[in-house]
Amino acid sequence: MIDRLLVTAELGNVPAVLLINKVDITEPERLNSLQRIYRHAVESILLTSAITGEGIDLLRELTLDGITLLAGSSGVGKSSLANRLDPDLNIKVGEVSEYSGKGRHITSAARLHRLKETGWIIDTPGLRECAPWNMRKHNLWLCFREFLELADGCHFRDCIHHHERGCNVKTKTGTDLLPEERYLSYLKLLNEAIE
Ligand SMILES: Nc1nc2c(ncn2[C@@H]2O[C@H](COP(=O)(O)OP(=O)(O)O)[C@@H](O)[C@H]2O)c(=O)[nH]1
Ligand SMILES: [Mg+2]
Ligand SMILES: [Zn+2]
Repeated sequence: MIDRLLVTAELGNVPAVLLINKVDITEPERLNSLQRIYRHAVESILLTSAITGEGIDLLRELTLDGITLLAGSSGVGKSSLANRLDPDLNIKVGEVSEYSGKGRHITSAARLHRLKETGWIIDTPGLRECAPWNMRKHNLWLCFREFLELADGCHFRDCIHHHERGCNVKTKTGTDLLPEERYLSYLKLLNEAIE
């Protein structure tokens, strides 16, 4: 899900920050592993807790400018974070899924909120799936930041870092520069990408 969201952001030219919420209850090993995997993948990683308030000042700074969109799976704390930024928003939290009387899912809408101090925030309903739009096989790799520098060392200029001979991205997979998890995500998305 994180990799899909990051690709979506890149394709839309939207600067992305990886926000890891619930740090008050996250095991340190899990935090370390996420930080290791995404260190070179995003501009910055923000650790927050909507309960203790950790990281909220940094999040507030990010929201001062323009429109900020919170995206991620249901239940990760998006609405809680928005409320923490501006308690007057009073958004309902804790609703992991909503069902109509007929037992079907209701698609609740994304909502744009004006923040008290300054800036705007969009709280989105929990995503169960994310299929980046207009994802193409030949340029998907450009959405994986840590591939960019490595690709300079590939034998072929048009290498898509899949099966090609002399692929430096593949060679560096599993090192500090490119965690295996990210490369495997790439292969999965490459498989879904259009020609
Ligand atoms: N421990 C802890 N619980 C949180 C945190 N943020 C949200 N929650 C809880 O997680 C549940 C889902 O939160 P919600 O804001 O509705 O998530 P959303 O679906 O992403 O909007 C609620 O019960 C929140 O109280 C956090 O930072 N730490
Ligand atoms: Mg919510
Ligand atoms: Zn390559």
